[in-house]
Amino acid sequence: MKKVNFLSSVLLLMQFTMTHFSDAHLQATFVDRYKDVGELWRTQMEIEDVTTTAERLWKETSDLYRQLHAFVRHRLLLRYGPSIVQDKGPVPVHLLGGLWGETWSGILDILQPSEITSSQTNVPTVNEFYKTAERFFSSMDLFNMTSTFWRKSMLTAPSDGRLVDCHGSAYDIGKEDDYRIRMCTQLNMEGLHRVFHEMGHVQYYMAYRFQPVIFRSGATSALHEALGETMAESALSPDCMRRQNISLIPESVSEDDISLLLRHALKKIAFLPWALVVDKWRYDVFSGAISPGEMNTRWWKLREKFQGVKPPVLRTEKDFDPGSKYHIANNIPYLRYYFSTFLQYQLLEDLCSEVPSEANKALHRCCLFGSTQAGHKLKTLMSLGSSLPWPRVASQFFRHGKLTAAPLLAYFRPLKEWLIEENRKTGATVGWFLSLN
Ligand code: X8Z
Ligand code: ZN
Repeated sequence: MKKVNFLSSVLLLMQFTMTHFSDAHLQATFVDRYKDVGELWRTQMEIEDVTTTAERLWKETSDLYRQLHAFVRHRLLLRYGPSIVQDKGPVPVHLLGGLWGETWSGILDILQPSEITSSQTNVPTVNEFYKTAERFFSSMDLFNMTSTFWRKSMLTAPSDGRLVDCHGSAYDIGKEDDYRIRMCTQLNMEGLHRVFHEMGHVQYYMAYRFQPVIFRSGATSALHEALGETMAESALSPDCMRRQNISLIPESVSEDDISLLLRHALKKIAFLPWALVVDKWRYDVFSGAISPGEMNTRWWKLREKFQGVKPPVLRTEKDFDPGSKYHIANNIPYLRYYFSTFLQYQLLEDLCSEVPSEANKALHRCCLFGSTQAGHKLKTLMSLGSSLPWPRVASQFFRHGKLTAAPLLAYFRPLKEWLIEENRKTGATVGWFLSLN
């Protein structure tokens, strides 16, 4: 226990040094003020009752997740057979199309086999990706990137073979027009989505640049993460892509509502329990509820319980699987992405209701391209930075006045009904047994 408290203090100190001051006295004050790094992180988010709010949102969405899980597991069972995928068990995570099962978009070809081909007419360039995102923001009367941005950003891996950190991130250098993105951009739909994500951060930086330094951050880090995602969600829906003349849509992709929603769900709904688990695990490590001798075991127990996944091969305490995740190795809080997912749909609903031509469409078909009304609302919200506490921003700018799952659930309602019926027809079991817990 002592060792863990010591570890927590060291991590707290590291976190604090990295993000705030170098003054040793002030650091000591903060070590006293927060009982561990988890508490510091929760406070920094400015969301009230972080743990209870996170649990409330999960309670409201876990049914939808379980239906999606059942559908996907059944398809995987048909493909790989019962010796690999158990009808009622957690899914071997490597079958879900990525290292952590954080999103399942990588197995779309298994779930909608006849509808996806990789036929692409034009191969785009990295520059075109960033110009496309810039054009979208600019069409809403938001910001163009600066000349320094184009000169100093790192948008592809260096060609001289230097090893660089490729994970996407956006920087506010804090000096005149110096904003940058660093990312080894992938030339596919996921890559374009990430470009919108990172440029969303830059839009926020630019909007609050007139604030005093102390307020130059998001009303909550969850909102900072949400902006670009909301824009991508709107910009990359097929009709909206056509309006922007983006020629990246594979010709035979199915565009009926269920196919579109399923594609979104594989990214957004599959993500929820993962995002919850990453910081549930870290909060327990920081508080000492997980001891150093059980870190890997408890990681997999949480993954099994919330995500319904299991490791492909036997894991022990000689392994440290959480360390494979960028944000864990780099000490970056993660629950912000969980809350951000709910906020994205709140933001989309509120912005689309501002635009007469889009207000009556299904939310997954709302295209904000060219909507200056929506852009102005967003600009006003962003320009406040963190000068108003998040709960006040929520009540002033969001129809629901607080974090809620309602718009997300409304968005996915037709898919949920379809999944329930599909799972009933195929006899797919909903839920999974726990073998580790
Ligand atoms: O780390 C990111 C962004 C940078 S803030 C690329 N994301 C999380 C991840 O990759 O795990 C975006 C979604 C979740
Ligand atoms: Zn981000």
